[in-house]
Amino acid sequence: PTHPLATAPVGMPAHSVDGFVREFLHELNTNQGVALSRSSANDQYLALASTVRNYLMARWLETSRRTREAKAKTIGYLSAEYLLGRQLGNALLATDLNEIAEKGLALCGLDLVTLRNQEVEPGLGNGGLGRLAACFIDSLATMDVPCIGYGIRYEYGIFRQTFVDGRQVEETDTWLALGSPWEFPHPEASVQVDFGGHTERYVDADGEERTRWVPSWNVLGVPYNYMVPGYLNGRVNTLRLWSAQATKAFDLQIFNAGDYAQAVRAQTFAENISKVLYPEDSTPQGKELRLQQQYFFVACSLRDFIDNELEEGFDLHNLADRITYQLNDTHPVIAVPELMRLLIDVRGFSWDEAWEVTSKCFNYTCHTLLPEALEVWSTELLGRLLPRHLEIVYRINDQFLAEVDKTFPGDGLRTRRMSIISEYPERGVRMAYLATVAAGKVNGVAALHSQLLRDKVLPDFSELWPDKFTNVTNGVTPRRFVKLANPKLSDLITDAIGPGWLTNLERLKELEPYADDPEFKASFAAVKASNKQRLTALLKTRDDIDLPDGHLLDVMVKRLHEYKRQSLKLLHIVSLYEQVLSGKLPASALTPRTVVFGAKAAPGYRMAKDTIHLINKVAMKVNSAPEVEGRLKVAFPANYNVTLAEKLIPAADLSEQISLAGMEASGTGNMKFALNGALTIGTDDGANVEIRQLVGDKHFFLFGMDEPAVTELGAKGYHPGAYYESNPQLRATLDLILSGHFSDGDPHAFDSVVFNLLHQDRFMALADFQSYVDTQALVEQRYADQDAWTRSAILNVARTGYFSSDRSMRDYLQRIWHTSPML
Ligand code: 26V
Repeated sequence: PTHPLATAPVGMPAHSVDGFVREFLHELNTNQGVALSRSSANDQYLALASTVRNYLMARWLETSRRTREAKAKTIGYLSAEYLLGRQLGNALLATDLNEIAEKGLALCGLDLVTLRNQEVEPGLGNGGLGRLAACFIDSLATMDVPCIGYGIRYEYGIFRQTFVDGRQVEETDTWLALGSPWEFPHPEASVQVDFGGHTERYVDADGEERTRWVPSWNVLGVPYNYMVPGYLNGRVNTLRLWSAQATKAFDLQIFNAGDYAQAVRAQTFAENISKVLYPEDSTPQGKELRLQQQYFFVACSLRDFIDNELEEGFDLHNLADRITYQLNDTHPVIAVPELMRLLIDVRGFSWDEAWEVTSKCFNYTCHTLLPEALEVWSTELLGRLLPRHLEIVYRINDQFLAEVDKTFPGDGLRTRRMSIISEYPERGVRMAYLATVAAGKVNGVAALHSQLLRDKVLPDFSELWPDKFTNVTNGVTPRRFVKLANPKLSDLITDAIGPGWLTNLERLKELEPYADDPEFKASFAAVKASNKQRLTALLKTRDDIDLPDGHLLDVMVKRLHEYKRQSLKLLHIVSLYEQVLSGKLPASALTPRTVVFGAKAAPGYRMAKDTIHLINKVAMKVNSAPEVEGRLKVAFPANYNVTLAEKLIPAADLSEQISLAGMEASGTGNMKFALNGALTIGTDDGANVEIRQLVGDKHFFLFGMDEPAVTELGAKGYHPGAYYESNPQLRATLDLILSGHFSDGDPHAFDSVVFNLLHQDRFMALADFQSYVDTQALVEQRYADQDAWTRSAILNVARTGYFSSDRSMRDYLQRIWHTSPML
């Protein structure tokens, strides 16, 4: 190019109110094609988003130029889910444009908050795992680490939850319907992904025996780029999500055959692959479409980096110097045989050369301990969809089992236990084993979880390769979950300890002395009260829920799962209510308390849906009972999501983290609550263990069995009925539910939930009931002393800076990725 502008860095709108207004009106007029006076709120939101985008654009292009030039090592984060939450607020924060935007919009007669509320959040994840991915890419950008997040652009994200007569009803999440100003499609950079067919042997020109895959169908992966801005540091990384489309060849073939309708159906078939996020997050159902999704995005992502990000002629033997792939659970593990295939079949590597490279490129994070959540793909399905990959997996397994046999000669039982291929109930590929064999490092997500992973899930592997296993405790981004969600607390913190803590969260420690400063305590309590008012206003308009004033706000928000034990929280509520109803307790003895639930159930998870129904029915009854009026209230706003979390968490007094010990890998909500000054009532599980260690026993309400006690009880035989028989209050509580009191007299309405508790109770809610109820009484005692409560709340904030996802990223960089920020 000869024009001077063609090679100059792209311009940026002026960082001033005037520059902002100019850019905004330009976007409104030229992009939306409307005059301000005729524009809708959606027009205004879209123009505002484009405006902020334009401020990031120069930095984005510059980041990508710098990274290429430096040939820096990139983190390829492979995740089937990214639960991003709204983008606009974060982009304004990252560019320091919030005040400017507010003033500029006011000059146009518009309100920034109103426009921010137009945004529909991209809910491209189920819960903790997807939200963690979003926090991690935020931290990497903020820490100036090159990272490309790879995933799927689901046309429909996690379903929208509504309640009809207290039962969950799912609606589709049409997050793209009103336009999506944050994405940049690049159809010209599409990648072809093959499926099906068979393999053949042939001899190549050099006389080498080789394999070729002859696939039977294919689709196109279209990349959509999203900006991932670092906080005030000028770095903008990329999130690249793939959307599936029919290939032209595929269409043409059918069109030429004259079957127009069939060709259109073929398009639909292809587009199905990225159509919808699977809403199950515990039991893999071996669904073919899910495997298609996994291979689809992984194949696109590997090809993308190798073909587009590396310079021409790059020697792939050195691939590990330029990228390290992090496998977010087993969902992207098919990447392992895919890289082998690319290197061997396409690039002509020998098996050993290919394995040498592949085994240096991947690391694996496990996010669960539940045996039923570990993915196993039947070889029948894998062989049909990806025949070449199945062959490669078999060979990886042969080579691996030979190594096992060398280390433990003649230990046939052990080799069978460790085989990547399982034989029962059908022959299948254990994806967690494949990941562990291929990965340089395997990590759990909290100290306890990593220990249990070594001891219980993968003990043979940790014996074989003790150094392969490590822990990285999860974290959350303080930009979204403190600064954006809790601006008042953030200002208070900055007033006390000065700026800079948002990127160095351990500095919150400097708040400790303020826990005994009466003035600071009063301000802190005022912030909490104001956050409660903000929540009250929101729930009124969003859900027509009335939150009473002056209540202890007791919050349990997370996916609905039996192991998380929403039913235990419910038993506590019913127990309090029953005691007042039966005259065992005067209502005046209850600490005024509002319990807020937020939870989606997987659409096919019966027990979870029945539990939601029961919570709603209990809420209806309790909320209208004069006996407990003003003392006990249950609120269950539908459709808990990131946007609601940002308002709920800063208002909470009490954080419920009550999973059965040994079941919650980490939890990340627990960290968000503590950082926003809620006290935790929790079991010795996941990251609760580390939260308690850091904040101190006095400022954390521990209850229930620990993991060894759970294991012991399970081993000696657990009989929930015995607790019902021996504990009168527990019995009265369950009997009240069984009486039909909450179900208009129908005594069988909740049989599934109650009988499950009485006769099975896999997660031992009844065993922990008394301890839970007793500990809730301690909570009430502490709450009665508002001064002591506030002190504990401040210490929770001051002592949980460790849980910044910046720290998690530092740990990954040091222990797993062996790379450092670009400076
Ligand atoms: C699992 C599965 C199982 C197969 C079917 C599809 C599917 C989709 C998602 C998942 C995710 C389950 C694992 C998960 O979300 N774990 C959560 O990860 C959080 C981040 O590490 C952690 O804080 C939670 O404790 C853990 O439950």
